[in-house]
Amino acid sequence: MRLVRGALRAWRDSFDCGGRSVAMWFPGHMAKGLRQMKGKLQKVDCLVEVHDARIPFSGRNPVFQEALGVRPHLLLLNKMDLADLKEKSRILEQLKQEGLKNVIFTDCEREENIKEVVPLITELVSSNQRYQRAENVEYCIMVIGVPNVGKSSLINALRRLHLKKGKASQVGGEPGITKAVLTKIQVSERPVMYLIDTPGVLSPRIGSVETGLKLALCGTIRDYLVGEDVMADYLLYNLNKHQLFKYVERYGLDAPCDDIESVLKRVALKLGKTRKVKVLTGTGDVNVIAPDYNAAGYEFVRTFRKGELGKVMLD
Ligand SMILES: Nc1nc2c(ncn2[C@@H]2O[C@H](COP(=O)(O)OP(=O)(O)OP(=O)(O)O)[C@@H](O)[C@H]2O)c(=O)[nH]1
Ligand SMILES: [Mg+2]
Repeated sequence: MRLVRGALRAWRDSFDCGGRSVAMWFPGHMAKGLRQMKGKLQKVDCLVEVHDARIPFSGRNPVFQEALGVRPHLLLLNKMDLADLKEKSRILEQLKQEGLKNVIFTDCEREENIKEVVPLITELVSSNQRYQRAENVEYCIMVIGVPNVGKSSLINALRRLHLKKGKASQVGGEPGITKAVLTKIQVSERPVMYLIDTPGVLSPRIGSVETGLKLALCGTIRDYLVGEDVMADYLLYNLNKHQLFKYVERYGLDAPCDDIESVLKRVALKLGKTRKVKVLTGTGDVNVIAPDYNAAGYEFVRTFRKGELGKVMLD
């Protein structure tokens, strides 16, 4: 019998979090942001929640539902360009069972499905019994979500699309760019619609270490809260589980491998992330080249976040 290379390999089918815990991250600007959001709520017709399409079920903040939940609610699963959406209908069905009927997958960078947003909001608001709206009234929408999922990018994409206008809200690759509830920003002329950008707010308690790891891989919580080493290992576990083996060729490995230390060693050598280390021997000091595992782990995760190791579904 011919054995296919790699077919005999056993991938981990669950991830051992090894008794770790996730450090809490609920900085002052999040608590303050949530207070400011509640303060503005009275004028808000609809909530648009933005979340990462790679984790449609994990890490959404339950506090939003409790604190802000009375308005019509649209969920945008953004960064669809980075997500494996083969099982899109299962995801939509499961979300529906959780009470979320209005869901759109979006890509704010390439404006994928962005044109569906304003018409759906308009429909949701006008069909809502709460509002006895006169014609030609302005729409005021609050954009909410955990950090770094693309809330500010959504506002900029809508302005580009409908108003041909430039950036109004600052965007950045790290969580915590928007720090205060901003004034309303116009995104559409017909109907006249304003969006309020808000700071990303995490749940004060992250449910499990694995949820923390997913959030961290997607860049929504700071890396140090879970640790780069375990993030890199969790990434490797996911890549193998989903048979995403682009990393093998990229880093010059012979075959897929489930051992993070061996993989990071290759990453370090390939990218020159090495350090000179002095070793004391019986005959004197010698300098040896040692892989910088931390730097390699960081590179591995960063490459994944750019989508260069393949599209994933972490839930
Ligand atoms: N690949 C990809 N990247 C995106 C998309 N939308 C936004 N980004 C990037 O994600 C990062 C975060 O975007 P922001 O718009 O600043 O996110 P935010 O939710 O406002 O973040 P905070 O203000 O920190 O809460 C930026 O680097 C964006 O360029 C998308 O659809 N696809
Ligand atoms: Mg922002």
